[in-house]
Amino acid sequence: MKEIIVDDKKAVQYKRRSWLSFVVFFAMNGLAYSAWKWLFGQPNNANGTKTLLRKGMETNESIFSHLFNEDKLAKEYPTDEAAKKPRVNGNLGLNNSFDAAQWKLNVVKATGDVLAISLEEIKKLPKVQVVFDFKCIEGWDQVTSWGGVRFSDFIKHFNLTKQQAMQYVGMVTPDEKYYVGIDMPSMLQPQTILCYEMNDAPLPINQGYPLRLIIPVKYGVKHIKRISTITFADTKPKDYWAENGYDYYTGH
Ligand SMILES: Nc1nc2c(c(=O)[nH]1)N[C@H]1C(S)=C(S)[C@@H](COP(=O)(O)O)O[C@H]1N2
Ligand SMILES: [Mo]
Repeated sequence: MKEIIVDDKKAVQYKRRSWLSFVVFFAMNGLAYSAWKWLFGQPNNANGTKTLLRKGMETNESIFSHLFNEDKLAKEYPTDEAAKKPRVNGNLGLNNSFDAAQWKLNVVKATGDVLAISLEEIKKLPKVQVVFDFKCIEGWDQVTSWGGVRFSDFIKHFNLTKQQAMQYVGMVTPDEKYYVGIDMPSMLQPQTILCYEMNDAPLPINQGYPLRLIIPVKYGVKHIKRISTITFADTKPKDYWAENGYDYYTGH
């Protein structure tokens, strides 16, 4: 090792330091090797992922879901900043054979009973407007304006308190081609609405008429258009984009 010796005291310091880094270097290697050996002694799970690594991913997911607190609100904007013609993105589950006149929102209760609720009934509940920055995981965002009923008000109005105690909500389009699963705290957040208006007019057909979800604390993928059925569960409901490799919670 080449050292320029400026004075004796410094030379001693240098020597000590290199000795110390030497010891630390070997100790770290030893640790890494043991950890590696230990990890590869762990069983594989069904997908061939080490159970331990899988657990790590699940822990990350649950840390993210628990970090989330209901008071955290998405930023809201003045109505006049909202896009007049918001971008349309994603048309899975929006096929043309849909008969809007026949549409009802089906809510499957814990007992298996199904409530079939009309748009008129939903519109009778207090309406809220949410103007926020809609973010798509593809990288675009835009300020948009939506109107509808708070999911939390909807739950109260239809006496769904038993299902509110469950951990997840599942939502599906009439043809079941698009579906999302969302954690209950995010669903109960006050900006989450069952939405039937955009820019103070009924939702355009390609933006989810008659009813879609607006959930500002999540990325666009979770804002399911044209909801047909709502279910409740303590296990994660199926989620189209989670099945295609995206994070289940996709919050931001
Ligand atoms: N039924 C349905 N809902 C959907 C999608 C879809 O393909 N089908 N795409 C999602 C995605 S990726 C985004 S970014 C938003 C876009 O909403 P917009 O068309 O109103 O902009 O809808 C979400 N909801
Ligand atoms: Mo998206």
